[in-house]
Amino acid sequence: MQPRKLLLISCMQILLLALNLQANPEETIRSLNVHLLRSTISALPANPSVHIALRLSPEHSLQDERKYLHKLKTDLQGKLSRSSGLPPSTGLVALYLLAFRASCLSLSTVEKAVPYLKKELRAERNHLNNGHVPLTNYYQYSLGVLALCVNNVRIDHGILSGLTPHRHHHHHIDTNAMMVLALKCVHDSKMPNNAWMYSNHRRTNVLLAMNKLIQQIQNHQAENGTIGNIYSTAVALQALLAVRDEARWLKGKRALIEAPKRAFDNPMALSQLLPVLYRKTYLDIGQMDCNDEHDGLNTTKLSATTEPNFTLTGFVHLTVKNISKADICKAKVPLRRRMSLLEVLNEANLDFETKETLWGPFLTSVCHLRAQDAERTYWQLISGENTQLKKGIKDYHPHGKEHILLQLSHF
Ligand code: B12
Repeated sequence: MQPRKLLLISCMQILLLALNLQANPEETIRSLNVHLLRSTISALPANPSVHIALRLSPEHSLQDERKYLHKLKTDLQGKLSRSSGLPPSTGLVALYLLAFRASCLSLSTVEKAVPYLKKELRAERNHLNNGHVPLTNYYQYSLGVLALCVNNVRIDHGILSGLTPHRHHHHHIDTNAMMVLALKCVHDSKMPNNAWMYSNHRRTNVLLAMNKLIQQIQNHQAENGTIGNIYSTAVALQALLAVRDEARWLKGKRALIEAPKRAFDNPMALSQLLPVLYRKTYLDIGQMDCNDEHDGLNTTKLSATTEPNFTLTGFVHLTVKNISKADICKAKVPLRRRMSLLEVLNEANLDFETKETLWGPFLTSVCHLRAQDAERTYWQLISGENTQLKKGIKDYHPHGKEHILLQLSHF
């Protein structure tokens, strides 16, 4: 068959699939759920955020979840005993603690985890006092508070007072949303005797901060339902659900269901999306009792998705600039097939380094120039003059003639 005819048929198939997905949202959500489950059987390192999403889903594959949980426990033990790699960050330990609570494990399962997270939160707070920003970022600070709170651990006054929207900082939508979840949890926390865990004064301050943040999120909802980009929309919808703004959640949910399915190929992205499609938030983890769970999910029913095999032509142009916006190196790579930016960088023969994160490889150094967390610099990925890429180097696939700028920037 002629290549053009084949391309036309593939396009029609994609269109039909898209129409089909929109026609049946329940099926779409279920198939996303199966995709996420499938990611746990792959060779990828275990990801606590994926486990959280699977646990918040109405249908389970309990045997697969048990195996994954075991992997997570062993991984965290290794990380905390420093037997492998760098000490884990606040947000990472927080995600593990949320994942364990979502499987109804007791806090003593990994004994060192809570004291470690408390210590990290104190370090975040000290850094905030001295340098006006947390040690990692407000997203992780919030995750840390949320994880302790959902596990019913009382949080020190000093730590809580650091969790306020800062006038001089422009936060991501994602960060605002995670802060809302943490604050909402603190506000609603009760003791075993049903009394409020925090004083009226503290709860009033928390409510004020939360209202400010939620208003910013609400104001950012576009006509089409998105709040920021589709990835921040997923996290923002959790915040909206937490404050029972059902109307805006529904509008956002529609936008997410209509988003191209491939946008959520990355398991981390999918793990942040799935809970809100099921009307769940991380706050629901605190209520989970792990009884009478529906054990009906399996990966075998999933039909294999075939990649449309596009022939690409042209070159990808790479420019690397230092913090003063001066060129430090350039490259031109022919595009013969669908290639990720990571593959393009490899072909370009540029010197570069990456760090593994839950989202995949994070670019840390290019042309012997290293971004420094301490100096708050990072390698920003830009298409053309100033379009920020919405995906990382492994997930983004440049098109022919595209100019990619790797710009050392401040965050
Ligand atoms: C804070 C943050 C940053 C900070 C991280 C540094 C710091 N010390 O704070 C900075 C500003 C540097 C950053 C950069 C980027 N980010 Co960012 N970031 C976040 C945010 C708000 C929180 C991440 C976090 O701390 N997670 C908690 C911990 C426990 O997880 P972790 O995996 O261990 O955390 C590390 C990684 O997440 C890594 N990281 C941060 N962003 C990204 C993006 C990618 C693609 C990768 C691989 C890693 C990575 O930095 C974290 C700290 O070391 C998330 C929001 C979200 N919804 O998750 C967006 C988010 C992950 N970032 C995103 C993007 C697109 C980017 C950039 C590609 C933007 C760009 N065009 O340059 C770059 C990464 C480029 C590179 N060098 O590879 C998207 C990813 C979407 C996707 N589908 O891939 C998100 C979801 C924001 C959004 N809604 O669009 N980011």
